[in-house]
Amino acid sequence: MSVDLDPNRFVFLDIEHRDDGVSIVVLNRPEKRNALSLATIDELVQFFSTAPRAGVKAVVLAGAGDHFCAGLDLIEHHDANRTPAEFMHVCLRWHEAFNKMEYGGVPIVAALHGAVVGGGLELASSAHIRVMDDSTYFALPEGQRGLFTGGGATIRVAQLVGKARMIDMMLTGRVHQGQAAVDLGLAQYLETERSSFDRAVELAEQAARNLRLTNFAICSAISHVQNMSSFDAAYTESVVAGVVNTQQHSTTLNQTLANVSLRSRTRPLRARALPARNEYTHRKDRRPWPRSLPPPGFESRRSTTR
Ligand code: 1HE
Repeated sequence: MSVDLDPNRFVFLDIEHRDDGVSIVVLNRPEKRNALSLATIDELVQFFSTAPRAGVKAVVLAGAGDHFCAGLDLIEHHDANRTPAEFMHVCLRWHEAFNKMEYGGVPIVAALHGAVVGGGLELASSAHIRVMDDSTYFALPEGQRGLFTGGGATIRVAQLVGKARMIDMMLTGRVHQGQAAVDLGLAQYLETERSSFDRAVELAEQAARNLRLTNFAICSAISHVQNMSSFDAAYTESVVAGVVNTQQHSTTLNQTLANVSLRSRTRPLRARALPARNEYTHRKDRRPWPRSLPPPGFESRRSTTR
């Protein structure tokens, strides 16, 4: 790794860096149901602001013990007796961590089980993929506790389930679980046969095999674009596509596909004239078909009129 993400530097996160570039990050305060203390948030900021530069290709985010996360550390909050300004700064730190997650460009798959409540749901909704199992349930108990969300639920949870459902969750303490939670958009996957963790690892491995710059765009640009006018969004999408879709590995990959497709569509005589795979990968030859042949569509149109 080019930048230091030594697992030994973390106390409240249990971290394992695997050889395939997948890092497993586990909230590690099971005795407190992984409640988010300020020190835990600091470690999340540290990890997720460094991961994009540290060669991490994908992250599985999970919780130790029976629950993913019980949200804000209410004991710490009570004991700290914070002023409004102090708690505002706590919330800003939460946003720093969660924005690093959502916009950082490294795919994050959350493996959810047990309670995913309050700030725990805010944390989960900052991941790119959420996997739940039979034990998982989602709630925003803030309303019942005389509190308000402060870690981005008004943005991310409202985006996932819609404003009206979020208001319902906060006013009534409504709990969502099972397939209904997937249908609402709180998770993309529901595992009934095995743990959400196993599935999350599988999904992270799959994502880690994509080109890194492509993943960066998927896990950063899409979120940024959502914040823009359609006009600026279209411009930004074009710029991102300009960079991502012309990266060398991507063109090589597509040339290979195009060669296979072209071979299957051209008559044997023409196919024999094709150069060997990867023969024309030089930058100036980035057309997905050889210069000596017409484009694939043109070729097939000609042959049908004969
Ligand atoms: C905690 C916390 C916590 C548990 N802060 N210590 N979040 C909530 O309103 C959820 C509060 N927690 C619960 O509803 C339950 O603990 C659970 C449903 C998550 C789990 O129940 P259970 O029976 O497994 O555990 P428990 O017996 O309730 O708690 C076990 C221990 O965890 C206990 O500590 P102990 O020292 O007495 O053993 C609890 O005090 C501790 N614990 N949850 C601190 N949240 C930026 S704004 C965000 C606003 C919010 O997130 S508000 C939502 C807060």
